Amino acid sequence: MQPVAPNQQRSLVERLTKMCGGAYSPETRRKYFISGPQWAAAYQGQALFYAPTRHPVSFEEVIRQFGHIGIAHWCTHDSDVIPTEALGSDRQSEIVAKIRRTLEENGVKCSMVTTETFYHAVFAAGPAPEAPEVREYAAFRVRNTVDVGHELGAHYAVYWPGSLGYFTQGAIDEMQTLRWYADALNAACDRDIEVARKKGRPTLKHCLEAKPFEPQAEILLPTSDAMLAFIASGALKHPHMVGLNPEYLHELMWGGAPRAALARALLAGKLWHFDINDGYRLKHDVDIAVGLVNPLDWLNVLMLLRSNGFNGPFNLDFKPLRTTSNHGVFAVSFPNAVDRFITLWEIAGEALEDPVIREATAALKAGSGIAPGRDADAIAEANKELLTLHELVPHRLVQLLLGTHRGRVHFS
Ligand code: XLS
Ligand code: MG
Ligand code: MG
Repeated sequence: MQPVAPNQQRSLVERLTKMCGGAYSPETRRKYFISGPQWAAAYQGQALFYAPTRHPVSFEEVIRQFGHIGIAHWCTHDSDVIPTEALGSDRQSEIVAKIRRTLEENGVKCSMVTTETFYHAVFAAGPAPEAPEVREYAAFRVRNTVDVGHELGAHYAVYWPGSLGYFTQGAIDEMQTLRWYADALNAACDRDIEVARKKGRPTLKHCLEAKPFEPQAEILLPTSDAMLAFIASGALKHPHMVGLNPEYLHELMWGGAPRAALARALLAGKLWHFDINDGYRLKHDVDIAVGLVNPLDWLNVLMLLRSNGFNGPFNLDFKPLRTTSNHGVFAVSFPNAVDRFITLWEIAGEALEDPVIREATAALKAGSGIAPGRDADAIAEANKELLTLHELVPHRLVQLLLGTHRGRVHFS
């Protein structure tokens, strides 16, 4: 192949993207409760060992592009758009008004706001450190995010505690730190009750997001299960206002099964918001876009969610690859992520209706029909053939995923 000159590369990518097919229209995409984070679209490709590869993108551009693609919802950290030093000031009100106008002009809604309690040096010792003035500042930040959320019409607030933990133990009192962290959430909920009443709006759904490691080596609330225990611990003043925002990859990172973690959250009635992405078990937070690594697992996850009535918000908390250009972020990365999600969601619906899967799962539940007794060998023997369905069902799911159930075959 001839080298591809710089001025021909974009059209090549676009031509190959079109050849991929399978794209949904913006109208179809808008029917799903999918949100796009400001920080994901504006991510410049930097990391500890990496320089940025993309130039900065304004919130106006992100929202305009989301509107164009058909991503109906936008979400943001308090400091993604409002500079940290402007938080809580008149300048904040001006910026928030500008965000509102931009959202309206582009037919996009703000679904969620979240507080950055991990990046700024003030949170070097975490969002719930010993120094009372830092804790008071953290409380101000979460209260202010609640205000911003109500101003922008959001219904969800997310809290990823970031550096709630340590690299080396000794100085940190875990019990005290957890109680102080609860104080910050209590401040956010109290503020929410007050603002919601004044504005005649419902209170926000406050969703905790766990990550097992990064940015600290040891995290005090490393998993969604730990968050559930924390919500039920008695430390929160308004536990009914607080639920979960699990992130798919964060559960894989500790070696968990995301589907099982989500089932536990559903069982507790606390699955309120879901960060969708992909990545690898027991590795760091690579935030790859949904379905690029584990499509079969994703299909299973979506079957669980569909059959339990969870249909969003699905938040595209991924990072466009560092090798993707600024143009590619909106031409390739976001639309394809949305479309893979929708396709997987629709296949999950198909799988739930699939005659093979339906009959197999019903048969498994029916058992052998032999009279219940205490003869373990006899019971095992009677179910022996039926249990082979445990292998047939996943085979069928792979067929549905690959399209072989529609007659797709390979000849060699
Ligand atoms: C970081 C988190 C972050 C949260 C919001 O790992 O996923 O992006 O979703 O602060
Ligand atoms: Mg996340
Ligand atoms: Mg992540």
